[in-house]
Amino acid sequence: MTVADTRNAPVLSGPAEIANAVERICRTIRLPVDVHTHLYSARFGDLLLWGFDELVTYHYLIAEVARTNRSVSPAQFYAMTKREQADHIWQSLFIDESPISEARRGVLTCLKAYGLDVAGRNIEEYREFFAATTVEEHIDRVFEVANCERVVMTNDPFDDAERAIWLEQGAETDERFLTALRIDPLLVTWHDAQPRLAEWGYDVAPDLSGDTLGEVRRFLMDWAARLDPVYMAASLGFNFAYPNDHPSTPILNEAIIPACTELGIPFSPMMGVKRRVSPALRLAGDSVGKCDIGTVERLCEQNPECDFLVTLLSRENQHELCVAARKFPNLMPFGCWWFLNDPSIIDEITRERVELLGLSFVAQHSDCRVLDQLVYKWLHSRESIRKVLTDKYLDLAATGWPLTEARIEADVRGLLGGNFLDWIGR
Ligand code: FIX
Ligand code: ZN
Repeated sequence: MTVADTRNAPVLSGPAEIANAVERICRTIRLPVDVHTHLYSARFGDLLLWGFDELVTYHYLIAEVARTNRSVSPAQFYAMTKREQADHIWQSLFIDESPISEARRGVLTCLKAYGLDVAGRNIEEYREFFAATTVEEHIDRVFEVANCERVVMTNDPFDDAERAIWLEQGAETDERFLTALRIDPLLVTWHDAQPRLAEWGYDVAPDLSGDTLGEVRRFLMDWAARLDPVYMAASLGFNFAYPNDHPSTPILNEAIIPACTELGIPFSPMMGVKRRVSPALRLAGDSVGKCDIGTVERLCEQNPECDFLVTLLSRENQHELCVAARKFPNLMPFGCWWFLNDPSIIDEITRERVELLGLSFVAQHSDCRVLDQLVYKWLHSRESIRKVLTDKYLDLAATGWPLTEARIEADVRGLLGGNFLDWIGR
């Protein structure tokens, strides 16, 4: 945790001064790092999504429009052009009814943050605003408006388009974009991953025979050398088990965990997805399931030399994740993921984390898929976190404990990602 020298700093006197200090800090502190996003630096071209139509066709809003305007089926929606999809969502979810959901409010928060006329509801004006800027200029604008220093990308060597860019252009040069090596296929669809690794020159067999596990580790080390990742990650189903009689256990034990340990980076199991429960909705069709916290406990207990950066998708797993983190110092809970990234649930999760873990966690990640979401997801999250911390610091002050702005600032920096950077020594 970041330690600030606060011995001589002025003590905040009274609830109002404390509340004002927490508000100023939460609203203005520079975000050290957003630990999980699906954003890309400008060199990745169309892989980086940005602008009005991408904001409005975010898969969260596709799910909402499918239920709100049933005159258009998902199949009919996906047959539309991106612009037609955005027009349909704007009319159905913003004009025809109050855009009161979190994902809809987020679009409007972005437009307001850019100084656009939200009340005017003129989407051609919004489109012109984005059309008048280059992606490089817009990245600069978004990082400035979001007051964000760095984001962690989700870098997938199994994605053909992304892999080609890494192989052709080499290391990332925009220091605002850190990397994470995403390796779902190794753990979730080994039968698909194996022939691809073989095609890329790794001597791997479907039944893990021979030196398959050594070759998987070599694949990971090769990509770690290419990307310089701050963690390795995989999104795992709600029913993912460890250990089990599936290839995922030896691949974890003999390849992923040793590679992370050798590299000095955490492995990040992101657990709780129930894939494509509504196939017609495609990316918007994933749901959530409560996972077995025992899987997280066994990963941490059986691999004490490795650190685990863990986010779980089910609200019902959050309290037990806090308790598990009390048992395993190599477990770092992070973020309010996906269906949890809503003010009411961020509030609940952050309160129980502070009460059980103090400040030894990472309060949030944005999971942004569209660059502009960095603005709204953090404006909204800063407010949720502010409310929790105000209460908690007032409770602390009521004991007579002296509080200073410097100490609170150090605490908040840690919760907003500084704890992750300190944890990995970056
Ligand atoms: O696996 C993940 O990283 C998830 O965050 C995504 O698959 C998901 O679609 C998402 O973007 C949720 O916010
Ligand atoms: Zn994600």
